[in-house]
Amino acid sequence: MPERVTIWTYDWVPNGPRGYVRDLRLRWALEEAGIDYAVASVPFDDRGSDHLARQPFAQVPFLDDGDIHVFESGACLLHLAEKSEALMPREPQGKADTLQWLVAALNSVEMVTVPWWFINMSGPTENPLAGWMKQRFDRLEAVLKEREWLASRFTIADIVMSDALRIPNELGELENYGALKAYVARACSRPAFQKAHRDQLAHFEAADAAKSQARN
Ligand SMILES: N[C@@H](CCC(=O)N[C@@H](CS)C(=O)NCC(=O)O)C(=O)O
Repeated sequence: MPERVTIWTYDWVPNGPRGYVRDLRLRWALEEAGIDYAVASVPFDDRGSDHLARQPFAQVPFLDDGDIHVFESGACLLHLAEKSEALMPREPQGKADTLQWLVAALNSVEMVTVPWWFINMSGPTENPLAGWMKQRFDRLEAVLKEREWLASRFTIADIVMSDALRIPNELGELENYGALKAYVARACSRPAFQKAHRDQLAHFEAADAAKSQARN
């Protein structure tokens, strides 16, 4: 039997990031594709040389697929998409659409939303990235008014794009963007997202339980 794909996440994280740690993207893709997988952990608190050898920025996620090792959520998703047509069409334009929107999600949208969120958390009333983020949302709103998914059907590009929009959505930044709000809701109502989300929460809750048992 071939080895199962293994995705790696932290053994524990504080409450804030739970439900948002990017192993969710890999879980979600694997659930969409119906590929069996295992989940393994690296310590959150003590990031050692083993971890750095796998992810040079000491982040998660990364994955193992037999002898193949991949880090960066986008690269992991591309690897998984090669295994299942459910994640990316095989016809050339469908594949190109998926690739361009995957890179747009990572490099044109998440590139703004993550630093916007970090600045937002540190509390200045005027976030200097708000205008830049609005420009991206205005453009994306126009695109998603016309279609259900970024490519001709749901793909890995939608996994990253909708995931990148989840935090701004929860912080009320999509209130004036009906198409974006509906898109995030549509993506997050997929059974594969819901299972991935539930399983990630359960993973970190099990870690809490193990920690408190170790203390007693
Ligand atoms: N570009 C990376 C970002 C990975 C990332 O930000 N991982 C977070 C968890 S979602 C992390 O490990 N944060 C801890 C840190 O940066 O030290 C990817 O998409 O895989």
